[in-house]
Order: sequence, then structure tokens, then C-alpha cells
Amino acid sequence: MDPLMITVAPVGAEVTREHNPNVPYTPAEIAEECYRAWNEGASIAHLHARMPDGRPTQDPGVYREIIELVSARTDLIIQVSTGGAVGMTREQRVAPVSLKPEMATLTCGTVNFGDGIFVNSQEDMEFFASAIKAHGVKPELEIFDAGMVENARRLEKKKLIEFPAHFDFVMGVPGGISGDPRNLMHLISLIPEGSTWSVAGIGRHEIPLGTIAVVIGGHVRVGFEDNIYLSRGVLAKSNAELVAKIARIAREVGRPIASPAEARKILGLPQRAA
Ligand code: KMH
Ligand code: ZN
Repeated sequence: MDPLMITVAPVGAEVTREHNPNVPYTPAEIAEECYRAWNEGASIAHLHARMPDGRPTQDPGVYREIIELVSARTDLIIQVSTGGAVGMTREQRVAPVSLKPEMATLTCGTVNFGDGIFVNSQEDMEFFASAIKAHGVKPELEIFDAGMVENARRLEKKKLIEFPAHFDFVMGVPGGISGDPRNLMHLISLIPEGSTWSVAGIGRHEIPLGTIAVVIGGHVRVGFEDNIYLSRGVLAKSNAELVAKIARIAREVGRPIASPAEARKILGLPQRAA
């Protein structure tokens, strides 16, 4: 079994300080959260950017600032979001890919997203996949429901992505696939041979689904983007607490934790120059 890759998703596009006062907004705050998460065992940083007042932005200038600060202090694999926030145009959403980060997300279909709709038409997916490919970036295929794996297969047939690939199962978004463990098993059964996968359980599903992934050889995403609680009713003080919790569970069951260098090897990414 490969060592466990832990992705930290420190801020997302939806959660605010009204939900948890410890949500980072500025590049310095986001970078500090990434640094703490790295110290606890995170190997990948799934990044979104915010305006100083907390509004989500896909401005590449803000992403650049975050990436420079994170990369100066850690060797975390940088993964930018092309999901952005519901309602953004695809031109806005794709903008950070121009920075040529190591990874970028590629959502493989449209899904109801709470009260909104997270739109990813076939044309949109091809637009994002083409940009990600053109910039030499590795996609993480975001799967919010089972049919999205079939959409990924269509993209592969069109040679816009390659298999095996790295998938992230986002489970428990209202409107998407639920956090029932049987759904996780089903999603795993659908992905192409040799692919890797992580699970991002939303809210109370984060740690239980992550624990299953730890035990059966998947990988895990944690962080304020998906969940703000350390345990029932207890707000996490930092993303690092969530990383530390899943790392502790991994240690307890004997699953080694991947360093960023080991994660690069698992994902087939070139190693970062020292
Ligand atoms: N904020 C969500 C609408 C991604 O990062 O690629 C989409 C999202 C997915 O967060
Ligand atoms: Zn995201």
C-alpha cells in the first residue's frame, strides 16, 4: 500500500469566518495554514483564493502570492482550483492554471451544490481539460457523483486527459453523492485500473470516510473547505488540527504518511528541485 497522501483544503470558496473565525482569507493567512498543515503531515495543498473581505476570487495575482508564500516555507504540492465558486465564468475559473502549478482540479460534470448549481457542461470540461493539458499541469479529477466517472472516460477518449489518473471523490455535498460508505466503494469500483483516489468527505463525513480511505489504501483530503469541526460541536482552531487528526488515525492503524516527495512519486510528478 502506498503511503497516505493528505491534502489540505484550507479555505475553499464557500466557508466564511461566520462559520468558523479561524478560516484564513489573506495570502499570508492561507500560507500560514498550509505551513501548519504541512508540519502535521499534509503533502498537497488544494488552494482557493479570497479577497481581503473573504469573497472568493480566481485572480491569478492573488493565487501567485499564496503559492510563493507556501512554496517558500514548504515543499507542498500545489493544486489550484478551477472550480472557483458557483456562478463564476469559466474564464475566471481557469485563470490560475496559467501559473503552471503542479496540479489543478478538473470537475467532471454538473452537480446541484446546496442551493446553487455547479455548472460543468461537456464544453466546459473540455475547456478546462485543454487548458490544464496545454500548461503541462496534472489534473485531479473531482467526482461529485457516480456519472462523473463516465464523463472522465469521455475526456480520456478525446485525449484531453490521460489514464490512469488521480481522482478525488467529494462526498456529502447537498445535491451530490452522499457520504454513505457504500457509495465510496461503488466509486472506487468505477475508476480505471491503476488510478489513485482520495476522498473529501463533507462536514461530519470527513473523518469517517477519510478513515476508510486510510485503511483500504486510498488518500484523504481534509480542511475548512469541506469541514470546520474537529469533533461534534467543536470548531477546529486550524486546518492543521484536522490534518493531525487523520494523520494520528493513520499512525494508529499502521499506514505511513507520504511526504510531499513521496506524494510526487505516487502521482508521477517531477520532484521539486532542492
Ligand atoms: N467551490 C465549489 C463550487 C474545486 O475546487 O475544483 C467547487 C470546488 C471544486 O471547490
Ligand atoms: Zn475546492
